[in-house]
Amino acid sequence: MTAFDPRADLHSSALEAGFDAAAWVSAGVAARDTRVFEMWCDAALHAGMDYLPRSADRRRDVTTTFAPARSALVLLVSHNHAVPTKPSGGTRVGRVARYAWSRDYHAVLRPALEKLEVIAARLGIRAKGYVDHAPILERGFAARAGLGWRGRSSQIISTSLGALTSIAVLLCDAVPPVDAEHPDRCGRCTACVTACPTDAILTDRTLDSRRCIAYYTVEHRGAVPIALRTQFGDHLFGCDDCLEVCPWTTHAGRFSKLLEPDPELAFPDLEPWFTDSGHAFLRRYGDTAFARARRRGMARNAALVLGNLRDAAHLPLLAMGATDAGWEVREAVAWSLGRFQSDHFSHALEGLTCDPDERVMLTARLALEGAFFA
Ligand code: B12
Ligand code: SF4
Ligand code: SF4
Repeated sequence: MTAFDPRADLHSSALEAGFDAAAWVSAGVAARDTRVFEMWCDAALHAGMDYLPRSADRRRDVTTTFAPARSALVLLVSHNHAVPTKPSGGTRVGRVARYAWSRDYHAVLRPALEKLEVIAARLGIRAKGYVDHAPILERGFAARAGLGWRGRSSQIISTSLGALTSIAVLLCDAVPPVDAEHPDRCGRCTACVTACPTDAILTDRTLDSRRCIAYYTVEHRGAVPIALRTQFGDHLFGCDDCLEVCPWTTHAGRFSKLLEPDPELAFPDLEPWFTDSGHAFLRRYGDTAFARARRRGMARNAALVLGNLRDAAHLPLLAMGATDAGWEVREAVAWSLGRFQSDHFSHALEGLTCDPDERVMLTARLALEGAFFA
C-alpha cells in the first residue's frame, strides 16, 4: 500500500473513530469457510437458529449483500471493560457477558460505521458497514484479514486484544489486497475447552450450540434442557467462560474505547423482570442486548440462576415468578423451587403441579418428588 492509497486513509480513519484494530481483506469468501459452515448446519449444531442454514447461499457470496464488494475493511472492537462498581439495592446476582455491559453494540457501532461510509465516499470508495446482522461469515473475514486466528473456542483471538472482541465488516469496492491469514497461536493450550461448563466446544474448533450457555440464555425461546441447568451456574445472559480464560485475553489487559459499560447492565436488578410488563421491560432495555431475550427470557434465565444459587433470601422472588404470564418462566421457577429443601414456599410449587401448561405441571411434579434437589 503506498502513502496515497485511499485504503490506508480509511484504515487510519477507522482507528481514529475508536475501532481497536482494522485490516483489509479481499471480499471473496474462502470455500473452506462455507464448507465448514454448511457442514455445521447440516449436523444441526445451530440448534434453533434456523436463519443460519436459510442464509447459507448468501454467505457464500457477499455481493448478494453489497453488489460492488471487492474488498473489506474488517474491524475489531474490544469489550474487555474494567468491572464497574455494583449498584446498591434490588436482587443483583448472576453474571452477564461483557458484550452486553454496554448499550447494544449494534446500535453503538452503526453510527461509527456510517461515519466511515461517508469518509470512504470522500476517498472515492463505495462502502457499506455491517455488524452481526448480515449473512456474512464475519470470523472468516477477520481470520483472512490477519486480525487474529480461530481459537479452539471458535472465537477470533487477537494477540493484542485477546478474545473479548466483536467484529464489524465494511464491504468496499476498493482494490482487494493479498490476504494474509494469521498463524495459529493456540499451541498446546486447551484452557477454553476445559473451562466450558457444558462441554460445548468440539475438537474441530466449532461448537455445539445445543450445549452452549450463550445460545440458551440469549437466542433460545422456551425451556432450557433440564440436563444442562445445573451446569449453567450463575450465568444470567451470555457466557464469557471460554474467552476469559484465554491467555491472550489475560495478557491483553483492559480496553474498549467505543463501548461504555453501564453498571445497571453489568449487575442488573432481577426483581423488575418478574413484576414489569413486556412493554415496561423494553422501555428500560430496548437499546440493550437484553431486548433480544425479552422479559420472559430474562425472567426464565434469572429463575434458573436463583435455583442454582440456592439462597433462601431469593425464595420470595421465585414465588412471585410462579404466577408469571410466561410458561417458560413458571417452568424454570418450578425447577428452581425444587432445588431448595425449605418447605417455606412449597405452596407455590404445589400450585404449579396444577398449572394449565403441561410442561410446567410435569416439572413441578418432578420437583415435589425431589428430582432436582441433588
Ligand atoms: C450463530 C452465532 C453464535 C452462536 C454459535 C457460535 C459459534 N461458535 O458458531 C452462539 C449463540 C452460540 C454464539 C455465541 C457467542 N457469540 Co456469536 N455469532 C453467531 C453468528 C451470528 C454466526 C456464527 C456462525 O456462523 N457460526 C457457525 C460457525 C461454523 O461459523 P464461524 O464460527 O463463523 O466459523 C467460520 C470460520 O472461522 C471458518 N471455520 C469454521 N470452523 C473452522 C475450523 C478451522 C480449523 C478453520 C481454519 C476455519 C473454520 O468457517 C466459518 C465461516 O467463515 C456470528 C455473526 C456472523 N455473522 O458471523 C456471531 C459472532 C460469531 N458471535 C460473536 C460473539 C462475541 C459471541 C459470544 C462471545 C457472545 C457471548 N459472550 O455470549 C459467544 C461466544 C461463543 C463461542 N465460543 O463461539 C462474535 C465473535 C467475535 C470474535 N472475536 O470471534 C460474532 C462474529 C458477532 C460479531 N459481529 O461480533 N454466537
Ligand atoms: S460460551 Fe460458555 S457454554 Fe458456550 S462454548 Fe463458551 S464456555 Fe462453553
Ligand atoms: S484458551 Fe488457549 S486454546 Fe483456547 S483460544 Fe485461547 S489460546 Fe487457544
